[in-house]
Amino acid sequence: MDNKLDVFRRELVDVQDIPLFWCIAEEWSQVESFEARPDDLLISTYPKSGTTWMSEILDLIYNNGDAEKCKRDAIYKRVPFMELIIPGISNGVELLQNMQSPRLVKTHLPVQLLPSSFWKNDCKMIYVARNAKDVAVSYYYFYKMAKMHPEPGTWEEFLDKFMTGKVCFGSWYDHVKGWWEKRKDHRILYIFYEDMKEDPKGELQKLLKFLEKELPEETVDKILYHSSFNVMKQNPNANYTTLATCEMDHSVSPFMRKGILGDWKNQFTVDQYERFEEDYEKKMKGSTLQFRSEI
Ligand code: PPS
Repeated sequence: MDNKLDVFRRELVDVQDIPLFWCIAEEWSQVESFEARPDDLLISTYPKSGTTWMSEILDLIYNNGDAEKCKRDAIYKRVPFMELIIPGISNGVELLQNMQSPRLVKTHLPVQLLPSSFWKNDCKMIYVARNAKDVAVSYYYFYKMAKMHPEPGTWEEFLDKFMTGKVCFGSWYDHVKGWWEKRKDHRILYIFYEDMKEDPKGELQKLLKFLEKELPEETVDKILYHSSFNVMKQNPNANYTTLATCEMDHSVSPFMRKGILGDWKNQFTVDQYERFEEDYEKKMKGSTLQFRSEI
């Protein structure tokens, strides 16, 4: 496309009732027919749940803690965002096709939209989930700075959209529950952002076990250091500052924003909190999935 600006701030378009960026919807057949490989590792998340953090950790694991090797390229090139196809800017499917195995693959797709080749190949998958209120806040600031999204409106307006699933990648509630159910029958490790914050080493050990990989204590400590919020925030290959400002404007809100648990308390009014909680109970009723929004 000649005019890059034409791609931004456009309305979302539904694919099987899930709102997605207009260009993903337009190129959906490419995504649907994506060819997974048996040794692909999928990192699946609802947006703003710790995808980049998990991606950095896994790339560090794959490279035995060698932080210099992990600076070979930006995180969105090392761990391509499979379904992200933006004309003239990026094509996750092509990036992955041209990548050597073993590949780390990022997706935000709800479980029912995942290309079938992942199931056929019995790929290992890691799902990272984060509590809804912190995700809503993080997503609001991301909508403001990442121009592929439509304008978020006010926080109050955005919160309504979040609660009704009218945001990119659809309902948080359906997303976390969908993947939670699927883990029963597939090789899915379901991890919580809150647990990673509370006990990064313990969660890293879980990952290593899932990947059937052993690393010396010293390497584990190195990985924890290089994937910590403050170090990643300063790393241009992890913090998205290498993207053009027309795509992400960090002066509006940095991608590596706060990285904490419970920031929702600085954003929700009492009224919004009460409305949210009441609605949450209804939407999550019957699920065994439990989140912590404070520690
Ligand atoms: S995206 O765009 O959907 O892929 O975003 P995602 O990476 O899933 O989520 C971004 C939020 O994760 C925070 N983050 C971290 N928290 C703790 N430790 C580390 N290392 C880390 N890296 C990223 C990031 O700051 C975003 O959360 P908020 O609450 O906005 O700060």
